[in-house]
Amino acid sequence: MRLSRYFLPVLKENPSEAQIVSHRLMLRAGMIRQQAAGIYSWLPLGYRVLRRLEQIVHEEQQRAGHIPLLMPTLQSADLWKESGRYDAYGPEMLRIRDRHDRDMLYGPTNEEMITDIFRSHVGSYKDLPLTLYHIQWKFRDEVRPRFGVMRGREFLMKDGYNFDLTKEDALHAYNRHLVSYLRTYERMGLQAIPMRADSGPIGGDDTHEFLVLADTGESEVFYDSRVTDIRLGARDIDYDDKDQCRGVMEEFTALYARTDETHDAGLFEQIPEDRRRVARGIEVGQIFYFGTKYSEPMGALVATPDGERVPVHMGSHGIGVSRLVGALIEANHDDKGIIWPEGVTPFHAGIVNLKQGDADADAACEGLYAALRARGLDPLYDDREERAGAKFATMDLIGLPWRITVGPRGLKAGVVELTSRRTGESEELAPELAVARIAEIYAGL
Ligand code: P5A
Repeated sequence: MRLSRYFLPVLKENPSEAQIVSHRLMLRAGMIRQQAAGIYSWLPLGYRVLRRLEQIVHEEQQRAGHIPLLMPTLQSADLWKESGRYDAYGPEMLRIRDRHDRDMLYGPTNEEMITDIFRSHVGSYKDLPLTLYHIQWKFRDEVRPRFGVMRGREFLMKDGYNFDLTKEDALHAYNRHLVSYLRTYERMGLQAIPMRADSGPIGGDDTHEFLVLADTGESEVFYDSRVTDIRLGARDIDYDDKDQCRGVMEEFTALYARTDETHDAGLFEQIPEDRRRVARGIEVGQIFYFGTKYSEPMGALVATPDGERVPVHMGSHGIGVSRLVGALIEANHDDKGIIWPEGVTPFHAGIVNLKQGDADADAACEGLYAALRARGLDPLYDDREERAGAKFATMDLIGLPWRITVGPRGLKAGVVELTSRRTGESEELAPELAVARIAEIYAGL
């Protein structure tokens, strides 16, 4: 993309309404625009990051054997009356009446709708196990929408639902989700810690929230500092292997890590004092096992091998996709702007032309631009007639991990400058080598 032809409405001033750094930087970098309280447009740069996160989520879900589909945002109230949640959900649910006086709602979650799909099409244990998921907008009429996309009213969620014959199989689905979520967050360059939590309006006894540690997080968390050393890394996971999934889940959750809802001061005190941590975290996902809470009242039954018809065992699992954009910035920024991890960056590298209009500089930039694209990468070329300082400030603000700076003086010596946004370190090298280096960094991401 050439910046002169892009739509990147960066702000020079700090927006006064933003209380936390991610909100401020998203507005300043022209990623989002607020349209109503807690409701945002995703401008091109923000939209690129959102799409990239969706792509990672899709890949990791499908790696775990889960099947994508797409359900609507609007739902009929009838389904929610069957489960009993229409009244129970309260004022967070946006209720709508259509022209025929039918009660509708903008879905805050989809347990009822997926249970309806299941009961209409599946009737036998032979079709199990089954996990269906989608990435779709949700609406929750939060009392206090705040912090930009972190606590929105309309927000993007990946929500998945597993259907299993037995509790044991459903717990495997739970463990499988826990492991695949860890892999998902790690690919995004984030450490999210699974913590025992409270199930709230979704229900069930078994639930873990995934928290990214950040001072601006809304949840208070208590944990053994050793949990932050655990990484999935390059470990090979067979998602069908029940023992392996249980093993990984136990290894992660053996150490104390809880949100304030489930915190137990007595247990916490048994951790050696120097390892006890009280901090704040951003909830970027949650998984639930709730058994037959929806399948029983809604009649989602399956035939067992003995021919008996029993309610199917279920769980649900959510990733806050739009919230993750904010969480990523909370975890990756400095006073100049955002620092995207390579796995989620909106463009792979920036090209800064120090002297637009200079024949050599222009030709070198065009060459770099074409060479990066030929390697399947997406560069952002700042080809505007602007001062070098302004170009650097924009690149620093929008946070591309790598910047290639091209100027007539360097070109005379046959070099361009490659700069890491994270460390600020620069290196002079031949243009082809800069391209090769960037291609190598992104290989396999
Ligand atoms: C699991 C999937 C559920 O709704 N039903 C379907 C279950 N879980 S949850 O924990 O309530 O939500 C899942 C994730 O969505 C994000 N989230 C939000 N993001 C932005 N703004 C909000 N107002 C908001 N509310 C929830 C969180 O990341 C949460 O973990």
